[in-house]
Amino acid sequence: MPKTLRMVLGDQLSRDLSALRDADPARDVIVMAEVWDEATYVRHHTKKIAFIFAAMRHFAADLEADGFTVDYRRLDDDRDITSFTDALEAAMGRHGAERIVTTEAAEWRVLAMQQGWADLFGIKVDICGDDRFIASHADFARWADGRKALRMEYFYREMRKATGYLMEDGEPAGGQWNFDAENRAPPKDGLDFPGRPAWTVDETTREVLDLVADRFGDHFGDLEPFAHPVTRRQALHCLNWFVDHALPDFGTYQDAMVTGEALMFHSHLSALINVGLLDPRECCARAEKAWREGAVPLNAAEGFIRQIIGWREFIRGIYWRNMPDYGDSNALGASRDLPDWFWTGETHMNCLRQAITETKENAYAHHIQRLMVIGNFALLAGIDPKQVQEWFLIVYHDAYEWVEMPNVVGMALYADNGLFASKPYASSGAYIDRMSDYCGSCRYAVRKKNGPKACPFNHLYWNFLIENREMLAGNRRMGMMYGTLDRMSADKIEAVRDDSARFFRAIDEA
Ligand code: FAD
Ligand code: DLZ
Ligand code: SF4
Repeated sequence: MPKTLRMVLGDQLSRDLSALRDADPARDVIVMAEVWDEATYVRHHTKKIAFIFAAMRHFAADLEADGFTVDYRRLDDDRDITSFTDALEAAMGRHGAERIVTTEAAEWRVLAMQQGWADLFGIKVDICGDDRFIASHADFARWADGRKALRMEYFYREMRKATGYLMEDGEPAGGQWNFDAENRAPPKDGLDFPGRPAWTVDETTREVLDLVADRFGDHFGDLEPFAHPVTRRQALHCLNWFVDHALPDFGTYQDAMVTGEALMFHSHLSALINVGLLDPRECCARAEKAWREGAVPLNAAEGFIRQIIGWREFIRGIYWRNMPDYGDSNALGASRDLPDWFWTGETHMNCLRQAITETKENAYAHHIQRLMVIGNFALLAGIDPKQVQEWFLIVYHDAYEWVEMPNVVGMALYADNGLFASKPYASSGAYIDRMSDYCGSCRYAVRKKNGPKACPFNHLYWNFLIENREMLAGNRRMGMMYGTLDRMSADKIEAVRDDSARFFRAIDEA
């Protein structure tokens, strides 16, 4: 008898997925596939591929245990199947189908594929909305339409009201929407970071690791040790662990960076949320409950909830509102090639060495490393935004275009001319020195402004302002910095230009 095929993508591993909600185990077939095209459209970090394949295999096994038929294609089952469309066609050949049901892909590229299936296969295709996101496309459009400036803070307030998180009698708990001012403490000596849950590799994951080593061994990043959670049960354990052990200090030290401490008090939940093993609402509800029970301070709970119902939802709204051209944005005309050491971490700039080495090892760096070290460098050095986007999409285990692209294009590089950032996140070495312990072990001197020993961020910062004067000088929030630049002596400006030119000539050896 013809069946309904339900196609589940690698970042749709949620039992409550819209495409699975009315699934009938007796009649429907769930289709999942590890496909070459998805694993190679950029050369993803080996840990990222292993995480996705292992999570997919465990999810399929859970569905089968609950009585569903899952047509699961492993990467090497049939080498002629290289795309989602191939996999679906093969499944239709095996099972017959009167209807395909799927949840809209998170990425433009894949949604376009889904939208082609009805014509291609000549059958009914239902593409359900992805209501794992709290704001629908229509909700975001209603909020954004007609606004001159799109600012996360105002979107976030609407999301607080809509969800009711941390609201009391219609007002924000604690009388303030945002406690960010309390969340900028530099690291102090003797900070004690809690040890993390780690997972032993089971047989399913071992098979995936062997496959990834064999087929993607030449991709960036260290595959092992691999201690990632890959099941719903493990993901829930991580959420509970985070709330109990790290959330209390999450807010205060959110922007701090410490050598050898990749995770600090961060949640490390982004990859789990992005593939669907955790629901953003349950993460927020858990954090709110801990605050209401007095286990975590308000600045921590509010900071965490803001990242999820604020930044995460806002970033997704920006992506869909501006695709398909958003990735071509290059308002500052940046065109320099990515230095080779982005792939090795072998640079004398210790902050970049730390952040890139950790990225290579863990497929993870926390937000301030991504924004104020790596992103800041790419901005100041004028690296081609396309190359920066590709790098960020490759190297992080939580990277999907919908979330990577606006964070890179809009937040880190200002390549969209301030669509949602009121000014570029550009800073000199002083910021990194204040917020980290990196500078003490660096070959460059953070307090030196010029000369070969000077911290490159120091002269690159002023060089960036000089080079982008036309685009940035009119920005009111940049007025003070341009005022300082205008008071600089001609000699000082020449030294900045010379230092930066020398740096760029030898950027691969920096
Ligand atoms: P925490 O610091 O514990 O934050 C809690 C949660 O808030 C995260 O798990 C995440 O779900 C959410 N969140 C926080 N900030 C953002 C944000 N700016 N955008 C979206 N969600 C956010 N995040 C990704 O999920 N995928 C990416 O590819 C990605 N690329 C980034 C690239 C750049 C240049 C920058 C500046 C940020 C990027 N981020 C990305 C956002 C953020 O850095 C990561 O979500 C965060 O570091 C993940 O670590 P965590 O789970 O420990 O987060
Ligand atoms: C990122 C990724 C990778 C590496 N491999 C697969 C895969 O083999 N099968 C799959 O279903 N999904 C994979 N993904 C996620 C997709 O590339 C894509 O990012 C999402 O489905 C978002 O649209
Ligand atoms: Fe980075 Fe400059 Fe500090 Fe070195 S001195 S770690 S380059 S900020």
